[in-house]
Amino acid sequence: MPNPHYDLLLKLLLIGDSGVGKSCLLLRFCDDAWTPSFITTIGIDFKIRTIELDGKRIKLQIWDTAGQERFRTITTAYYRGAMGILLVFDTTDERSFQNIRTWHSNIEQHASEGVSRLLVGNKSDWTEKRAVSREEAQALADELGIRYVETSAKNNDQVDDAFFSLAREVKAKLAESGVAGAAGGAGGSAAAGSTGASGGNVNVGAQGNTKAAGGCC
Ligand SMILES: Nc1nc2c(ncn2[C@@H]2O[C@H](COP(=O)(O)OP(=O)(O)O)[C@@H](O)[C@H]2O)c(=O)[nH]1
Ligand SMILES: [Mg+2]
Repeated sequence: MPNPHYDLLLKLLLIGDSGVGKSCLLLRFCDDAWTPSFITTIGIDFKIRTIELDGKRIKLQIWDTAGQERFRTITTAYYRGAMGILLVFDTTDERSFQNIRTWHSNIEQHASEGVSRLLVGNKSDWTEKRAVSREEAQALADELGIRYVETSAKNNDQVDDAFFSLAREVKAKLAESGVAGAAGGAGGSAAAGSTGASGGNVNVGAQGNTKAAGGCC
């Protein structure tokens, strides 16, 4: 039976150095919550939020790393079926910005060709510790041919914009290739319910903004 709760399922990934705020961004986007502590993601695979784009209900299944990014051991399995990737660095940590190139080539190596990407500079609230300028980040994004968004998971600044704009790009690409409209289609080998982990609850709000809590974090 087709799932009545959404028109399209998109699998997105968060990638970037440990400590840049990937889990906090996910928590903010899916649960509208914030915690100042380092989030250990052990045992959590993904969270779900259903949004509305152009009158279509888009179920976003967003995967977070479980600490393996510390050892750069992200492999093909994590990238499988990914349609959009948020490449996250910390605007207060120069090194995490430099490592974006490494993450980017990791994507080239492991993810499917044509996957949508978005550069995200997180912790924009922490202005006194800022180490990477907006211009520098924009220049890198231009070089990689992707868009750049600055976020603060802490202040909930631009977090929705980041996820929405990536989802929009993925949806447009699918429409181009004629796949859009098929719920759960488009190479989503990790279809909803493929693991017993978090992210099973889907709520669709009238504005497309209703949060769906996906387990704990
Ligand atoms: N000031 C500030 N701190 C943040 C922000 N996002 C995350 N953090 C902090 O950065 C640390 C690492 O966050 P976490 O989400 O666990 O990073 P991950 O390893 O990339 O998943 C935690 O102490 C968070 O509280 C943000 O937007 N602003
Ligand atoms: Mg994490």
